[in-house]
Amino acid sequence: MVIGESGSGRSTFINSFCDQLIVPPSSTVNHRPLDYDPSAEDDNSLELRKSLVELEDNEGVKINLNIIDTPGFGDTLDQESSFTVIRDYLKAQFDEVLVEESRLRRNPRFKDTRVHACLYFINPTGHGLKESDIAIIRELGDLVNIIPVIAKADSLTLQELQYNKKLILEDIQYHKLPVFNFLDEYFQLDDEYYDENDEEDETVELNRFLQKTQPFAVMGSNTVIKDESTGELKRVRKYPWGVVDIFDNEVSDFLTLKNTLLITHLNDFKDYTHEVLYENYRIKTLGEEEDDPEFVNGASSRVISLSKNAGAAAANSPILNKYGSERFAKCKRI
Ligand SMILES: Nc1nc2c(ncn2[C@@H]2O[C@H](COP(=O)(O)OP(=O)(O)OP(=O)(O)O)[C@@H](O)[C@H]2O)c(=O)[nH]1
Ligand SMILES: [Mg+2]
Repeated sequence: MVIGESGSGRSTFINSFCDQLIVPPSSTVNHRPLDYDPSAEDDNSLELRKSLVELEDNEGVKINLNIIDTPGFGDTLDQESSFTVIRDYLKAQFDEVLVEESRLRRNPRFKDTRVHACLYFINPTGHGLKESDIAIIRELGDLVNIIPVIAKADSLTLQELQYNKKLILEDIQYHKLPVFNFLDEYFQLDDEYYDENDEEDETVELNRFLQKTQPFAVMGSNTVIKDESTGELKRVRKYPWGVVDIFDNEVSDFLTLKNTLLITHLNDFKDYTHEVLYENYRIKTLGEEEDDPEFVNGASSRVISLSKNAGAAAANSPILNKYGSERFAKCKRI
């Protein structure tokens, strides 16, 4: 899931990530007629746009990825409503697993739709976090792994970027925000974590590096050019004074983030979601139900009705239906 204010570069990032046009960029700046009346639209409240992509790496290993874009996030004055839509969606996915787990006979075709990672786009203001950033991270951190990302990193000089990262990290620490922690105790409980063998040392080192790199600084682009000298195709941002390769590790953490999400930490995100976030949610939800007089014979009536509601909401969303279809992307850049 990618969350960020309107125009923060979410769609361009998603397209760059998949190396394909998955979501139309700049939905807020699309070509509207001159007599367009914004008040005639329902409202500019948040939508959840889902796209399923299949990425294939150089070795032919395929990953099915569900990407959820969040156009309209934070557009309304009432930020709470955006939080609630996202929270309800995340909870609904947990509820579906909860219901499935309590079934006598399991559905072999059950699809786990829990969100395993949420990239939270922070605008490159040169300051730390805004009140609204703090509020949303607080609001969602117990339901999803939040990975803070500085969007449009090219708007800052390298020095400013480092300073911006420092301020954001300080805010995260000061407010004790629940962002994903690569050095979390949970990962260290793993028996093999501290084994004396090289591979484990490497994992520890990588985790330290990633923790230090956070928030990941990224940029996105829909422009691909051919590098004249090498003949390679490059995704770049063009400026009057030259071009910047958005995957250049010197100026962006894009590739680091991509590899973390798809290769090195894919299972960590899934495990942490299931064993820590979902487990806490499960205990809390079932605990509440036992205190609930309507809770009969251990049957989780509230959970079932919750997930039914959520399912209906999803089915009625034209956007979800439209973008829920399968799209294939070959991603050779990993
Ligand atoms: N400088 C800079 N501009 C960017 C970057 N990524 C996207 N943009 C530009 O920012 C504008 C918005 O980008 P989108 O990807 O459409 O942003 P979005 O968050 O999806 O916007 P909405 O869907 O309209 O809320 C476009 O003009 C992009 O070209 C980036 O990394 N750096
Ligand atoms: Mg967009």
